[in-house]
Amino acid sequence: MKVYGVPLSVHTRKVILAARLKGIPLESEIVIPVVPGNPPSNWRDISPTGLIPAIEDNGFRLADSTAIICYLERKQPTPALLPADDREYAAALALDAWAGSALFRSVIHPIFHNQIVGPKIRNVPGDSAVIEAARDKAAPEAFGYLENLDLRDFLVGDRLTIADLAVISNLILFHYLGYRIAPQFPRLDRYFRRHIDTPALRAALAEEAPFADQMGLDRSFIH
Ligand SMILES: N[C@@H](CCC(=O)N[C@@H](CS)C(=O)NCC(=O)O)C(=O)O
Repeated sequence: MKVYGVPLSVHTRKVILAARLKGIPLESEIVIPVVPGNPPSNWRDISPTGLIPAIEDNGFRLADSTAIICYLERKQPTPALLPADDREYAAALALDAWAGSALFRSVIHPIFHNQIVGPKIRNVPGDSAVIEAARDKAAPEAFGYLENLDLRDFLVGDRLTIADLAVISNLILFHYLGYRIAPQFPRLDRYFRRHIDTPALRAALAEEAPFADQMGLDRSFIH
């Protein structure tokens, strides 16, 4: 199975982690849509939105990290990343969607674009007001929501699900961008630190280190 994307991407990392946990070997083809001219010429045939990740499995193409993880789940059901219980299953998918919106679109994407993509890749100055609004308003709102879930080891039930992969993957980029979880969210901070110290996360972070260094990202949160 081939994955198109770059390991630093929040949504590509979700898929890489899911495949690693399930023991599904992935061959990766680097596609970085934010770099002008980078995606292959047939990219829209592979990813209709132009976004990463997408996969190709014996001629079957699929884009969207959630859809891909559902596909991996059918191919290799263990360890399950979607709970068996009806309500937990729905709650995990709802939190995954929440992370794509309240964490990625409202916090990570605006900061990444104005701090890295504009100034460092496209030679366009970033908008510091957008960064500040994401950091000072959207991030505390989203983190407060997670903190108030009475967060312990996992977001849903008593094992790792797609919801954890989505939230942790966003928090990794938040840290790479030089930000940290404020002391008012102690449960979230503990949750994040515990997860980045697990074997799958450690291996993924080590694998993506060269990409992070190349972009000048902050890896000092990894011990
Ligand atoms: N819902 C999609 C979101 C994918 C997405 O937003 N990918 C980002 C990278 S994490 C992307 O391709 N950004 C490129 C761009 O904004 O042009 C998924 O879950 O795969």
